[in-house]
Amino acid sequence: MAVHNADIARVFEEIADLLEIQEANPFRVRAYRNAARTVGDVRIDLAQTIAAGRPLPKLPGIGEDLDEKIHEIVATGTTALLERLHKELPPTITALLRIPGLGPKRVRMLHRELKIRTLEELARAARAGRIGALKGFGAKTEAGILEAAEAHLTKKQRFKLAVAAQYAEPLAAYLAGGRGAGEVVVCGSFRRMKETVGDIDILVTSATPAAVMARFAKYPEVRETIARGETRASAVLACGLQVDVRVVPAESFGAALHYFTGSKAHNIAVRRLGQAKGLKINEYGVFKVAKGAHGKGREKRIAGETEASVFASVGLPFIAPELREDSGEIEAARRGELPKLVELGDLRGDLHAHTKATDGKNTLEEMALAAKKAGLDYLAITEHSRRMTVAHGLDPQRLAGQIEEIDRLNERLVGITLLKGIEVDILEDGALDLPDATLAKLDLVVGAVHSKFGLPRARQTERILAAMESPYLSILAHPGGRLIGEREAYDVDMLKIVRKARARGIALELNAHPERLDLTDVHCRMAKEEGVLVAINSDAHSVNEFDNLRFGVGQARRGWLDKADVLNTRPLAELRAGLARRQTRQPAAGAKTRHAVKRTRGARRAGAAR
Ligand code: DGT
Ligand code: CA
Ligand code: CA
Repeated sequence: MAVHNADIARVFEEIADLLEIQEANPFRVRAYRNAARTVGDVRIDLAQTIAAGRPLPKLPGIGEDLDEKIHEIVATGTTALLERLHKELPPTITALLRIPGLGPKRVRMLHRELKIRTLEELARAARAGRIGALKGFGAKTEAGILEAAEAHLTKKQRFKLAVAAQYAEPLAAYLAGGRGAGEVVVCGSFRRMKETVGDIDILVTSATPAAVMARFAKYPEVRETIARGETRASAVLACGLQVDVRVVPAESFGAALHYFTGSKAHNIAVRRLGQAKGLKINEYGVFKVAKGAHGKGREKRIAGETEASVFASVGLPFIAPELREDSGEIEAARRGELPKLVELGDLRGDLHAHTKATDGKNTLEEMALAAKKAGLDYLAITEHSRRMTVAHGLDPQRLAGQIEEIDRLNERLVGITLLKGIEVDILEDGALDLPDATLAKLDLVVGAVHSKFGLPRARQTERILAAMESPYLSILAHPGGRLIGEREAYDVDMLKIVRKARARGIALELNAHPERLDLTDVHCRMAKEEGVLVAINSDAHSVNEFDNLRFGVGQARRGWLDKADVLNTRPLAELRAGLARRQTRQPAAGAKTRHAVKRTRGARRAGAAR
């Protein structure tokens, strides 16, 4: 049975969780967490590498011991260490860590004092008032725990797009390798590049559906078959992901592709357009309903072989899957105003990346060469600033050293240029974490919020607006701050931020890391409408992560962005000119970075007086 990188990552993550609950050495916990992230991000399939008898690629933070564990997981699906930990703590207990307010210490205590092992037991204990009675908890904490536990219990698990890709793409390739299989396409929310997918929908064209069904049932990762008919089947994979497979004849390919790509709301809207023209649209084709002599409908197939033919039958041009949410795409298509969506190949550079100097895994040169290999012409190195002590953030001296190093390196690099940048922390009062004199030496400054996520809306918004007053800020990093499935976006007035970005000539980042995908599609559209550029950045911490740009581009397309809306589609010279213009802008009168908040207040008063 195939073990995917995501499975290996999950084992390491679980080990880290369990060790943490046991209050093991924090360095050991961190080593497993880092390993989980590294393995989860690497694009080479480790199990296949082992199966081919090749040594594993040299992965940062993966020494001999972890290398051995990877082999063990690939061979057995688990490791002796995890099995031992399972004897000491119930495996279900790690789910408790996902509840806000429950850290490892509290989870350990709940287990010791109340024998709580699962989310269900947690909710039950909270309802009975047994948690509030524990030392250090209290009634308010208990109510919060209960609410969160119930929310987790009712929510159907969704998979992050990048994780779903690890399972869906090999399965599609497997089905395509079967006898009699024609086109094989992963449809549904996956094809629309949604941030998360509920299940995987695979469309197969074939004249022999029974063979396709049989091959699917034999897929080694199928854990349980839920339904199996002549042309459709549903199964759950070992990882918990559900897969629906549907077989249609080749002449229905376009109609079925359109139907199973969805969204449902889009399909309904298109079908309604068809009805108005006397057409019936379903997964087999587009049919003209001709009234026969006796009033009985006779159907004639008029389209369905391609998706374009389905759209054409209702008078529309082709609409890209990422736009199909019934959120204005049909009206735009009818008016001939669909955006010409940005493509991965349009990206000329990447404006957010880290190296070993802080919490990245590779050297400057390794990152530069990997960016070049990914087809990019430039890469901005944007380490964390000093406030991020956990990431070993840079102070002015260390940054000065890196600047020199980049200058030297650029002299010998061919076909790739490194830009000098920083991911500077936006402090609680909106000041930036490094002095202006330091920021002035850089090609670009990416500003980011990494602390105080819980500020009330007005203060959080003020804080970010204040940071945007800096004449040096070029890009606002991951503007919403969410981690998909783990942390909600912080509460801010995004329209105000977008408008400030417009006024100050600042770009908003679309962070392409699969856990972030931040800007959201809605905020991409808002940025576009307000005339603000978006930078699609990998935020790469290792050479493997430039591949994540494809998910960022998917998100940008969901946000209706075309090439011109994206900052890093610009050739280097044009980008540099734009950044230089931005930096020569004069700071607001009397501005001092440290007093940024006061300054905005003053500026607003001045504005009101005008
Ligand atoms: P998901 O799986 O929750 O991430 O979202 P989808 O969009 O993949 O939804 P899913 O898997 O339930 O269905 C796949 C596609 O099949 C959906 O996007 C559109 C189509 N579909 C499903 N049910 C219906 C329906 O009742 N009517 C129409 N017109 N299309 C449907
Ligand atoms: Ca689906
Ligand atoms: Ca489905």
